[in-house]
Amino acid sequence: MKPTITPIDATFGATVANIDLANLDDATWKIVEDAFHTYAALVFPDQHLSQEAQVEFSSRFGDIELLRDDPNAKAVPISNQNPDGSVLKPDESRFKSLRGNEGWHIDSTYMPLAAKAGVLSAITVPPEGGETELPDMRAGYDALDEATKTRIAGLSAYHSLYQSQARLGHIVQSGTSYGYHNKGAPLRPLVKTHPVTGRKTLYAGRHAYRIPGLDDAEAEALLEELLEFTCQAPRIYQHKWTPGDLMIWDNRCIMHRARPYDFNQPRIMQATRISGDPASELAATGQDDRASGFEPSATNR
Ligand SMILES: O=C(O)CCC(=O)C(=O)O
Ligand SMILES: [Fe+2]
Repeated sequence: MKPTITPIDATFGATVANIDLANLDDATWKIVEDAFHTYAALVFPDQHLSQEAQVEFSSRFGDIELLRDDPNAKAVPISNQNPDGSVLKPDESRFKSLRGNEGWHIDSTYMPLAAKAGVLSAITVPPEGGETELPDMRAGYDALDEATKTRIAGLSAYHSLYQSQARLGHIVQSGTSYGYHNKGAPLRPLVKTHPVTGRKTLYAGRHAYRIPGLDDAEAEALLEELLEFTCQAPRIYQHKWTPGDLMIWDNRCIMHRARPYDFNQPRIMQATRISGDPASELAATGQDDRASGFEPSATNR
């Protein structure tokens, strides 16, 4: 059985049918890996993978990033429900992480080693909302005018989860498993060269916050402008989930965000994340002296 690959109507992305990710032979894996590099995001309907099967599939792409302190937490639920079926309350920190996922981001850019890819599958979805949206940052970069390309060519931004969550009024405790940059926030170039395809891509999102060489207001305005410009058709795809779907995106060139939904409805997703390659996703550790003590603020990018 050969997979059927159908491009999505956007600058990137494809749906892959006629494939069983739980039983992937090496020849079919090669097709998937090539499609991942060609399309940057792939949707596989009707897979219903167990945690173990999702970890096994994800491991084909590289090392699994542990999403919590627990070394066994290779696949984690992204869910608004507690195990007893109750719904998270707005003051719970997991609720605030879910709200954080509603801002445009690239996974783990606030850690020294950013992610290579994100894998998400749907178990229970709300009747309305709760989609995942992905913009193509390669196409965003390509569409910039030459003056902007020249302006951003040498610029880098600090990335911090303390900062991005503080925008939502959520103070992440320093020294907990998430946060990670007690020695200075990672500093990452605004323009990244994809390590496999060689394409240039914008690289920012909600965790990016301060640009050495620019004053803070100017940096904020530039980051905002780049996001707003990139996240528009035809560079964007909104995935409406059906239980059993699995989606993978290349975090080195595709951003994402969850869309809001009625939090009284369950939304249960299963996530695995693939670590970046140190040669291309390891950040210079910045020396942002002001990187602690972020104050809650009202903006959410
Ligand atoms: O829940 C979603 O749609 C997005 C979750 C997310 O940000 C992730 O899996 O990295
Ligand atoms: Fe994410």
